Amino acid sequence: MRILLVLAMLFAGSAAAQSTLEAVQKRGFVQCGVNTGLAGFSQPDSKGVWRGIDIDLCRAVAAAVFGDAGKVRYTPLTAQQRFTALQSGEVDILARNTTWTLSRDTSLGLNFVGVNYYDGQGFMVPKKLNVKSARQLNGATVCVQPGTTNELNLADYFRANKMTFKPVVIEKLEEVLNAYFNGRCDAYTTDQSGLIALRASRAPRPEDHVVLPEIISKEPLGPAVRQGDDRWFDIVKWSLFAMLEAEELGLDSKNIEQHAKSTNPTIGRFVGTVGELGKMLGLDNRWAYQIVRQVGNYAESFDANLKPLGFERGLNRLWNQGGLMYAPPVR
Ligand SMILES: N[C@@H](CCC(=O)N[C@@H](CS)C(=O)NCC(=O)O)C(=O)O
Repeated sequence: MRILLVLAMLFAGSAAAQSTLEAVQKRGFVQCGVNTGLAGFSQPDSKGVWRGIDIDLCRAVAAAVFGDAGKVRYTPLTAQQRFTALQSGEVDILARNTTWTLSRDTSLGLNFVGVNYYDGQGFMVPKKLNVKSARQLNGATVCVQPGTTNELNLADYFRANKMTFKPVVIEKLEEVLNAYFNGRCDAYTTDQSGLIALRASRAPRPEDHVVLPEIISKEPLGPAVRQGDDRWFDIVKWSLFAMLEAEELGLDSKNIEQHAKSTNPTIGRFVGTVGELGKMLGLDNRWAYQIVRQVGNYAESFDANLKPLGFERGLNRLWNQGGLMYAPPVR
């Protein structure tokens, strides 16, 4: 009995000592699991600097925790590696165009903090096939990556439409793209964002490929953390919300310094001159100010990373502009 009690106390003690925030603070940087290279979401630029909206989420958390968006290191992960990396503690956050689904949220020991890009799955085909609709893909060979929602959606779509297909399942992005671009598959399927980004950044001739109009699934993409650490869950969740709230309040990286002197109480709370919101998260009260100053608001991140690739805001507009992006009150 006593041994059990001691063990229980040890366990509780070590769990407390290993809170993610404390571990991150002690280490001096956030370890972020990201895509191996998806333009607009997470990809090193020509100087080796990681860029993308998932990267910005990681940087936002570092800005909130350390007051320094640069205190992040990145672990590139394939679709199949990503959940194990989070479960094992290899990364503190998974920010890798990952779809929030019930089964992932419950059975993988992780929690999604929200959505940083609302997406849906589609198909890309070579223009020369003259295919205009996914309904014409009966009997097609389709390239897809394993460990993705895309695999199951693909099977569901063909079954629902009483069509057959031959999957070509390849884990590495580089290799699945080679297979598609070399004509081993009639179509490539993944999230629309992936199709747009990969056509723009990886196709030998982007104009030779068309993205078909059908969207066959809901793919709300968002960051996830391990289950069981509510403090860290809150920090990552509110870092994402802070970027959305800043856009709604008209605060951006260029004007926030000016607004920091504002007498408007909503802005005062946001920048940390009024109240103790940062403290409630276990952070400095200027946490959100630092996010916006160093990383920017959601629109700035979208415009810098996704717009140049031809993305429209669409569903990812703010709620008061016809979109789904909504942050609960920062108060
Ligand atoms: N959102 C889907 C798909 C995510 C996914 O892995 N997509 C592919 C195609 S865009 C990808 O990012 N591959 C990059 C890689 O494997 O590094 C999911 O969560 O399962």
